Amino acid sequence: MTLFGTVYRSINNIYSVKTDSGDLFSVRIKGKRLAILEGEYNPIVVGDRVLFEAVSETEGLLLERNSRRSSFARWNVKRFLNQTICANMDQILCVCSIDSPPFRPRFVDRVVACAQGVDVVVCMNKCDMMLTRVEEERFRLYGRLGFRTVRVSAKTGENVDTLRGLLQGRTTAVIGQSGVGKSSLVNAVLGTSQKTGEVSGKYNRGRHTTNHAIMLESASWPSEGFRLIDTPGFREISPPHDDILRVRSAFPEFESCKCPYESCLHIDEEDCLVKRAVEMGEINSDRYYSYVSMVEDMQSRSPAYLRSGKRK
Ligand SMILES: Nc1nc2c(ncn2[C@@H]2O[C@H](COP(=O)(O)OP(=O)(O)O)[C@@H](O)[C@H]2O)c(=O)[nH]1
Ligand SMILES: [Mg+2]
Ligand SMILES: [Zn+2]
Repeated sequence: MTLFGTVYRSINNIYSVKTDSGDLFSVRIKGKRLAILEGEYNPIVVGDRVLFEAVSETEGLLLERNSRRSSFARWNVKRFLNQTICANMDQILCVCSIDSPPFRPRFVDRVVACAQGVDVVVCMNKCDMMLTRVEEERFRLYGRLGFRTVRVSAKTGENVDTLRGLLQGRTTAVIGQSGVGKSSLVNAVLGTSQKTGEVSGKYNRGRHTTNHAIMLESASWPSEGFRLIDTPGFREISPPHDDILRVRSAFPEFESCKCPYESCLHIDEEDCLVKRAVEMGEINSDRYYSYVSMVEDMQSRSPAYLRSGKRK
C-alpha cells in the first residue's frame, strides 16, 4: 500500500512521517538514494511531502518526494553544498534577542535571503530588556520595509498571545542564533513547560536539544492550532549558492529606488541609483553593506560540483 505523509523528523536517514490520516511511520530510503535526488546534500527534510510504500503498520520505504512550495536553505561551508533545513512552511519566524546574544540585524537579512517562497516575521525576544537607540532604529526599519515584526518576552509572557495569534492555522519554521530563546518561545506558545533547551511535543515526548529540525504540533492540530518547526541555532548563515539577483530581491528598498539597470547588482556599476540613495542616506547603509557582504560571500565560493576532481 502506498501512502502520503509529511516528514516530522529526520535522524540518520530514517524519517518520521505522519500520514494525512494521522498515523506515524518510520520511513527509510529504498536502496542507497533516490535517483531524482542525486546531488543534494540532504534530499529529505522536515516538512517534505513524501510518497512511501508501507511495509508494516509502522514502517515504510520512501518512493518519491513532492516538489517544495517553500523552503529555507543555506550554504553549507564545510561541504561546499546548498543545504535545505526545512520545507513547505507557511512562514518563517526569525527570532532575535535584545541581549545575550545581542541583536544582529545582518543575521536577519541573511535569514530573509535564505527564505524561498515564504515570508519572514522578525521576532524580537527578551523585550524585558532594552535595545540601544541605533538597534531600535534598525529593528523598526523592518516594519517600514514591509516585514511583520513582533516584540515578545518568553520570560515575562509579554505579547506571547500576539505571537500565538500569528501562528494560528499555519506551519512556521523558527530560525535564529542559539541563545535567542527559540526553545523558550516554542514552549511558551505551545504551553509546554520543559526546561530550556528541551522541547517536547505530542509526538516527541523525549528530550530535544535542538541539534536537528523537528516538527511540533499544538494540541488539537489539524482541526485548529498550529505547527512549528524548531531548528538548531545557527552561528553563521550564508545564502545558498544561487542567482545573486535572488539575494538582491531580499532587499525591497532597492526595488523602490528604481535603479534603471535591470541587472544592476548595485555594487560596481556606475550611475547606480541604489548607491546614490545610500550616499544620500535614503537607504540604510548598514542594510546596504549587509547585502554587499552576502554578494561577496557568494562570489568567493567554489561549489563542490564546480571543482574538478575534488568530489564526485
Ligand atoms: N531575559 C530573558 N531571557 C530569556 C528570554 N527567553 C529566553 N531567555 C533565556 O535565554 C537563554 C536561551 O534560551 P533558549 O530558549 O535555550 O534559546 P535557544 O538556543 O534559541 O533555543 C535561556 O537562559 C533563557 O532562560 C526572555 O524573554 N527574556
Ligand atoms: Mg533551542
Ligand atoms: Zn544599481
